[in-house]
Amino acid sequence: MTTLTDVSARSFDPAAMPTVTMVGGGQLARMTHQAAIALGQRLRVLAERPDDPAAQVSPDVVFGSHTDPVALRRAAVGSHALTFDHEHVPTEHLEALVAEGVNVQPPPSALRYAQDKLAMRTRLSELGLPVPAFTAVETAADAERFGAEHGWPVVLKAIRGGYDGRGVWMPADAAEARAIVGEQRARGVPLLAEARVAWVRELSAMVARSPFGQAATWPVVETVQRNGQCAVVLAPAPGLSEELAAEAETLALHLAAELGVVGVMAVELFETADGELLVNELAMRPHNSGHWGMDGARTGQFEQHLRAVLDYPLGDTTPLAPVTVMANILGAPEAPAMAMDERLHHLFARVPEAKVHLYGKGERPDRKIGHVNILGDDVAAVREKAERAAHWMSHAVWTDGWDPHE
Ligand code: AIR
Repeated sequence: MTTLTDVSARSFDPAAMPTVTMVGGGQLARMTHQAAIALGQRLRVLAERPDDPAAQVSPDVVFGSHTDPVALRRAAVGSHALTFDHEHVPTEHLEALVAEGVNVQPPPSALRYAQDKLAMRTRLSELGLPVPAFTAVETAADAERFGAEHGWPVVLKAIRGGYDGRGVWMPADAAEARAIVGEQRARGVPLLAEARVAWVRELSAMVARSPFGQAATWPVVETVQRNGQCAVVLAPAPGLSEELAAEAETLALHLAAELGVVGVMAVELFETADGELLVNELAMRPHNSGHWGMDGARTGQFEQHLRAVLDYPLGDTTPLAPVTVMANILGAPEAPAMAMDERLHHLFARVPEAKVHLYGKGERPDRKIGHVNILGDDVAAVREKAERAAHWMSHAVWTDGWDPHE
């Protein structure tokens, strides 16, 4: 007699396909899970809470903290690779996992350059790659000296742990710098100082690299920041010269190889008025500046990350339209009375071409709760539409005054 279990075991054996563990249960893990489904893989997540974006959708959740070695080990056991949705896992725990035979990708030896902003800047300078002037800040006097040398304001950054504008300060003078350094050092937060760069815009060069050494870039994009975090991404970066685009992609490829990155990496860049590129930050995980590729490239970053960490051949990254604009849905100051579901109905009625990705997150001011991708030909028109759609989703207000009930 054939039983149901026999049939399913014969038709598809999920145990023969890889399980990837992702540390962190946020939107990046949620969207990686979406890509894992298509590849026949399982994405196990180490999440803090059942309502974390990825824990809501994965049947394979280990609950615990990314700072707890026991939870990390539980999440790692039996998986083919362990990777990350954020960079906050203590390096020593990852080294312990590697010593136990866990396939940690990117390896801690590479990841440390995305975790430790001082180590990153030091290594990049050694490699001769362009970074803004910087120094370690042990005492307020270090910051004061740096400000006197490079001019105020300077940028103070927490060496570890900050993201989306958190852990960044811009003291206007020595007195402000003293206060910030005093406060942060009292909290045990090591700092660095960086010269403020007169940049004209921010770019991001995304690259994926596999253990085999295969690497692929996407077109360089422009990222538009508001309140210290990414709000809009224009792909490709409008008007970027071929030389600068090639320079940015080459830099990303070179860096990925030099640091031994496995998986995707975003290289956040400043473009200066005199046409120079400076590296601002590195992220060794799927990144907001790559969300456009979910709909706008033949292979998006989430699938590419899985291919890379499992050492599959990488996918074709060719864009599917001349322009893709990604606009983040950022929580409004006050969540609108209209339910998210109703907002989505109205959005689809008005902008049927909008590709919407919602993260299942609570609406808090400025929190990334989803994004909208729109493809097209004309960057200004596509951008207006994407931003209008995203604003509608977070505020239930059309920026062009349109009233759905009229
Ligand atoms: N994230 C990680 N580093 C930067 C970002 N944006 C993503 C990860 C993480 C989530 O944001 O997916 O889990 C945390 O979002 P929040 O809104 O809860 O702080």
